[in-house]
Amino acid sequence: MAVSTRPHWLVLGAGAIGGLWALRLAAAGHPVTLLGRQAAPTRRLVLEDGNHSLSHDFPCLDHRRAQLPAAERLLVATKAGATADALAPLLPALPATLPLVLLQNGMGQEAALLAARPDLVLLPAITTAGVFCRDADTRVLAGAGQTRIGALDAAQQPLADTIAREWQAAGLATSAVTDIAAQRWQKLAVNCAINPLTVRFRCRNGALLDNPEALALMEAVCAEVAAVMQAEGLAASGDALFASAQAVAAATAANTSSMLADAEAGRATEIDFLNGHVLRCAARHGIACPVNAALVTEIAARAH
Ligand code: KPL
Repeated sequence: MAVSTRPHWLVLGAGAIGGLWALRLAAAGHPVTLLGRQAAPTRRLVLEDGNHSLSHDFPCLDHRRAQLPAAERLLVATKAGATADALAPLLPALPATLPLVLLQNGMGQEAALLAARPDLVLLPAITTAGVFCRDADTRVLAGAGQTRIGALDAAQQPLADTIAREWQAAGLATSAVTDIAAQRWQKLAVNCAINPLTVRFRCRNGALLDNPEALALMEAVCAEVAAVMQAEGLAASGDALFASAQAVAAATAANTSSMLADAEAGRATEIDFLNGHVLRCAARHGIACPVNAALVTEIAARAH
């Protein structure tokens, strides 16, 4: 059997996005191992993409017990709030040469990782790919979207460039960017302005645009996030963020936001890594963010 020379990916969190990445990378000839709680030695995942469907049998390892196989990249695609716990058993023995690609909503999850292992190479990525789980093992692609990857440390940018090329070759439309921090903040702002409001008003994304109270809150969230971004040294305007949030709500009008889906399923939400991250940064700069603070309190109080 031919041995693949393509980099071996470990995928932590084979949910909607992690599952899509695992399937695309495996179909492009990368060895891919799923890390998770599953005890079975293999797991078959299926991707439905319009009229096409593909499946792959992945080797699985319980990341809490297993020794990691030799690999070149680790994709972290868990919920932001699950990152620290999921990686805790692996952190002490992770080779410093194994880059961690964080393909997750929200920000702030990297702080705990770097506190434990300042030597880790972290490459954040953001995506607008639309994918959902039809069942435990079936991923359905609703929109290919666009993915961007960059490096927290500019010295690692060439690696981000290489991974962008690998993902592109695997059919995942990706570009490497040198301003991933700014782009993450832009996405964070949009998620802060949409996700908690869909929970408050129990509505799809598009319905926020027909609700004057929701629009006023969306605008206020964006103004606060822009002030924090400026304090972080990034160019930002409340009006521009508000326009982006409205455009995304319109483009995803029929979507149930990820936060509403989590809230309705009784799962923990990502509020701590969205508006909660804004509040942590705001506190460092002495900026008041009462609208974001009220949303964090409200959504956190609804959880469980
Ligand atoms: O990213 C999203 C989410 O639901 O988390 C948006 C863009 C709001 C689409 O639903």
